[in-house]
Amino acid sequence: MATTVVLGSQWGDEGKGKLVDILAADADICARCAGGNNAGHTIVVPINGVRTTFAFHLLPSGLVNPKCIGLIGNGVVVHVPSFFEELDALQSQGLECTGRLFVSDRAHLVFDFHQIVDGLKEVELGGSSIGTTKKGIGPAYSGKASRSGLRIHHLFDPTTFAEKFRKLVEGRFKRYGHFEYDTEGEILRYQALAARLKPYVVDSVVYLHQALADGKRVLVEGANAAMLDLDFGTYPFVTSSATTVGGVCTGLGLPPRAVGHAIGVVKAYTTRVGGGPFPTEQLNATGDHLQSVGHEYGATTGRMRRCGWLDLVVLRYSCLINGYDALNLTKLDVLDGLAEIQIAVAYKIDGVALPGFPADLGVLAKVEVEYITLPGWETSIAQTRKYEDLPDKCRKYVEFIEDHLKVPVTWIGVGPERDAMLVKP
Ligand code: 2SA
Ligand code: GDP
Ligand code: MG
Repeated sequence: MATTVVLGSQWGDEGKGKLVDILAADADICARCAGGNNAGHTIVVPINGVRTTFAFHLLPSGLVNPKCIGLIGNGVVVHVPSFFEELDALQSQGLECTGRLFVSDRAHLVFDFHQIVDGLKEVELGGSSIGTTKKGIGPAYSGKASRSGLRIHHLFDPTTFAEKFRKLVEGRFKRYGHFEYDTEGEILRYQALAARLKPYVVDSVVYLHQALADGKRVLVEGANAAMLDLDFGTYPFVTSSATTVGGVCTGLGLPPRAVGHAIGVVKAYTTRVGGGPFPTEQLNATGDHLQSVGHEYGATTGRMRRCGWLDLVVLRYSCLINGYDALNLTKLDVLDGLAEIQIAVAYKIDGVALPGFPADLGVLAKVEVEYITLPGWETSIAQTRKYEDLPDKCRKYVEFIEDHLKVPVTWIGVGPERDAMLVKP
């Protein structure tokens, strides 16, 4: 039995959560494989007839479906207090998660000191700071890579946990100077958190493979996106995990053949939150229009998202890496009010188109972006529910993207709500 994987194709916030929520209706398990509570997935659904908004960060968005089990894989970094905060918030909104949420014993822990260090590193970088979410993601993955990290299973060996924890904090004091931190208090706090976490902890490799052997349908929810991938993104302006399809295998212990479908979520324009290059950014009235009509604010930090035109150079690269077999074009309704819409089709240097997305940000800074212009449809599509009912010019926009990328657009988002999603025949 193969899995379905939903991945962000641009710089994040494409609307992955909404598609995951829709697909979770036909999934037994929804798993996260990478990232942590830096992610922000917003889901708008009717609960007993009331429009309800759920904000997911660390927990899988598939949990909105009361029959779906949530699994946090080994590739995720887990801040345990935030895990419970999010769980409590969901339960208080009426989403009962008892017995249907699990976390890998191999997942690495994020501590408050990682979050403090995340902030200190950003200060050190000054004008060239990454613009992280300050959730401690980079420092926690650094600890993992340098083989000094603590994992969930360490919580259940209090002596080893305390010894390693003290060493980790001491190491950070040596590097960053002494900052206010109650090391012994934290060790005690984590003893209590360990007891509370115990019923959620599983060997996720055994759990997932048994589920697949039993014919269970698994949906993987990507966090962040291709251009924020540690290897393939706009390094160093990236997050610290594998956000592309390889992260599904390493973050869940799945063999490549278990990855059945990869769905790329593509926002109909481009946004980016935080620092780093953004070739199609519109620092003008168009960018302001997309930002305000699209309500482009970070779902975790509330920061304003930067906005620009759709970039097919980014998307071609993203398609190569992730091998999407279908796309979900989202937020198409945000383009409703525009008379003309531009799409980037090439990056050129001295008139010559680059063959791919450049690795070197110095090269990227020199590119000239070539655009094509399509006419806008200048009418609201928010209430449209059938593809054939979309205005001609709107369908041309969709089909241009599809023809260019040679990947079918299967879903089209025309609003935040669950039912504002067209299925393209
Ligand atoms: P980090 O915190 O180390 O992962 O930050 C590194 C870069 O990754 C970006 N990043 C994100 N980009 C888009 N969306 C994210 N989630 C939130 C959202 C963001 C928010 O859904 O809106 O609320 O600000 C996310 N998480 C990390 C980050 O901006 C850095 O550029
Ligand atoms: P994710 O990180 O990819 O899950 O995306 P976010 O939840 O961070 O950001 C996407 C935002 O757009 C959320 O506020 C969604 O409710 C909203 N959204 C998703 N799809 C659509 C759509 O098709 N149209 C509109 N207008 N909003 C959408
Ligand atoms: Mg988001």
